[in-house]
Amino acid sequence: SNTKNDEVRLAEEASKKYGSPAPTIFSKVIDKSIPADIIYEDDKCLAFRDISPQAPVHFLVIPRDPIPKISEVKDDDAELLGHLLVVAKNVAKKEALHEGYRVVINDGKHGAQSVYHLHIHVLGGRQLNWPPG
Ligand code: D5M
Repeated sequence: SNTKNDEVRLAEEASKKYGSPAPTIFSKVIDKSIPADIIYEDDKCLAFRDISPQAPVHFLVIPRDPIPKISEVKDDDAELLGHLLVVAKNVAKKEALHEGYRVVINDGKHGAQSVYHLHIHVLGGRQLNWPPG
């Protein structure tokens, strides 16, 4: 109904899809109740600098939808996930990562995920090694 605003409707849809994931610190980045160095945002996602940078350039791309982790993504999130990657590429270009960069998604315990709101790491500005630890 039109008594429900868009935010409420989005939250309801997300909770139908993913249960009611515990809000994380990234919800506060999205609603701007804590400061973050946001370098890009649109109706679907935000990019902001990682608070604990592991390279000269280290930013995160997150969906506004509170999807907890890549292993819980649904088939109908394909377009959103593609969008997040295109945004990662566009912001990397804006950050002048012309010699390359790394795109990482950590999942769950073995993936060393610490914040359970899906995020894409983009790291660059120095030579990175492989394999990761
Ligand atoms: O990585 C979670 C990442 O999120 C980690 O690199 C720190 C970063 N982080 C945590 N809190 C903040 C805030 N408030 N602003 C910016 N960056 C933040 P993971 O893949 O879950 O291990």
